[in-house]
Amino acid sequence: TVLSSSTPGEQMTCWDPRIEEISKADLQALQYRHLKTLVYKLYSFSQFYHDRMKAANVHPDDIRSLDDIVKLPFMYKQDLRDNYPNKMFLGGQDELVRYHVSSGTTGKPTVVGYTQNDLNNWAVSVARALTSVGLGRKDIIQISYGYGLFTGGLGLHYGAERIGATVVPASVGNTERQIELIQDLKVTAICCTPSYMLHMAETSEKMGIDISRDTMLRTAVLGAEPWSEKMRKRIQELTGVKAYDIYGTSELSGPLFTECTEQNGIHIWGDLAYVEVLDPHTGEQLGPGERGELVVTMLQKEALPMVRYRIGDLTSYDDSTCPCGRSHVRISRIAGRVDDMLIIRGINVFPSQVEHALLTIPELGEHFQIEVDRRGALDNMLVRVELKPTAFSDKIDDMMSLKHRVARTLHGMLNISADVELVGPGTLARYEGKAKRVVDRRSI
Ligand code: DLL
Repeated sequence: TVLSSSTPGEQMTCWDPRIEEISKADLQALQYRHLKTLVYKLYSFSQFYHDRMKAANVHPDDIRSLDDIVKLPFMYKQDLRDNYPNKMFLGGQDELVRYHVSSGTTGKPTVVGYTQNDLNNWAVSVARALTSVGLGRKDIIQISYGYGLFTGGLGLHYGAERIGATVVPASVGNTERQIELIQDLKVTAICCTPSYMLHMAETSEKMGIDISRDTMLRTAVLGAEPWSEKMRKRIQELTGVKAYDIYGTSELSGPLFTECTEQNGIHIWGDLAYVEVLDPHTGEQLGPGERGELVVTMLQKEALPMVRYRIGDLTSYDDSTCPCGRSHVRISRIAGRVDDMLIIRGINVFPSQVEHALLTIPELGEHFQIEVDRRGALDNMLVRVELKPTAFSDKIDDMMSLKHRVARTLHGMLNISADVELVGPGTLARYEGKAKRVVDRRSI
C-alpha cells in the first residue's frame, strides 16, 4: 500500500517511490493487469457494459494489450443520466458506503456511489496529491470547498487527514470568518475554487489584512473550474501563496489529481487511472502535446466503474518523467469543456482564453463575464470586465482609450471582435463555488 508508514508518531508521507517512480514498462504491465480484470468483471456482472461490449462486438479475450483499450466502447455522462439514479452500479446497496450527487447544471444530476475501497483509493489519491504540492503533517489545511453532495469538501478532507495534516473543515461562505480562522488557527494551506480564492483576497483587503504579511497561508490548492496561467500569477502576486491546480470530476470519485511543486502539469496516478486524449470529432487517439478530449478509465473503481469515460474536458498529455521523479503521465491545465467552447461567428473561443487575454492588461481586475447574443444573423460577444480600484477614473477619454485597448487585445489574441464594457470594482457577481462566466442568450 502507498501509505505504508502510518504508525503513530512516524512521519506519514504518501510518497512511495516504488509506485511514483515506477518504470514505464512496469506501470503499463500493472495497468494492463487491472484493465484485464476490470473488463472480465464488467462483462460478467454489469448489464450496461456487457450490452455495450456486445454491441461493439468486443469480448474480454480481445483485450490482449493496453493498446487494445481502443476496442472498448466509450461511455458518456448521458449514460449516467439515462441510468439515474444507480442502475449502472455494480454490486448491492449493502456494499455502498457513500453517495455523492453532482449539481446537474447541464442536465439531470448524476449519482456516484462508493464502496469502502473506493473511498480508500480516493483518500489515498488526494493524499498523494497534497503530498506532491509539498504539504504534510505540519500543515494546517482549511478546506473551503462545499461539504455535502459536492465532492470537493469531503474529498479533500479525507485526503488531508491521511497525510496527517490538521484540517479546518470551513466549507464555503462566511468569508470574513474564514479569514479570521486563517489568522487565528495559523492555517498554512487552503483548498477552494480559484474564484473563491480571489473573493477571499478581496475580502481580506477590505478587512485590512494582507494575506502574505498577516497570515501563515503559503499554499492554495485550487480547482473545480477552469482557470488560466495568468490567473495563477495574479493570485500568487495578490496573496503570496503558491497556487496549485487540482483536477477531478465526481464520476471519477471527485478531486484526485494535482500538479507537483514544479507546477508543470497535473500528475495522473497511473495505477488508478488510464488516460487517453482523443480528437473530439473522430475519436482517434492523439499524441503527446496535442490538445483534445480527455478520456479516462478508472482501473480500480468498484461501485461505479468508468471505462473510456468521455468527460468532455480539453487537455493534452505529456508522458516524460517529471523533474520531481514521478514517472506517470501528466495532463496540461484544462483549457475548458468541449461544450463550453463558444463558437462566435465561426471562431472557437474558450472563456479561459478570454481570461488570459484580459489579465495581460494591468488595469483590469480578475472578474469578468461573457455575454453572447445574436444581432440579426450575427453573433455578438460582449465582455464585461471589472477595473482595478486604482484604474478607475472619471475621465471619459481615459476610459474610452482603455476600452479600445481591451478590445484590441481580445482581437489580437482571439481573432475576434468583441464589445467591451468596463465596470467598477465589485460590480460583478462573486462565487463561493464554481464561477459562472458565460451567459449565452443565443440558446435561451
Ligand atoms: O469539480 C471535483 C473537484 C472538486 C475538482 C474540487 C477539483 C477540486 P464536478 O463537480 O463533477 O467535480 O465537476 C467536474 O469541473 O469535468 C471540469 O470541467 C471542471 N474542473 C474540475 N477541476 C478543474 C480544473 C469537481 N482544475 C468538472 N480545471 C470537470 C478546469 C476543472 N476545470
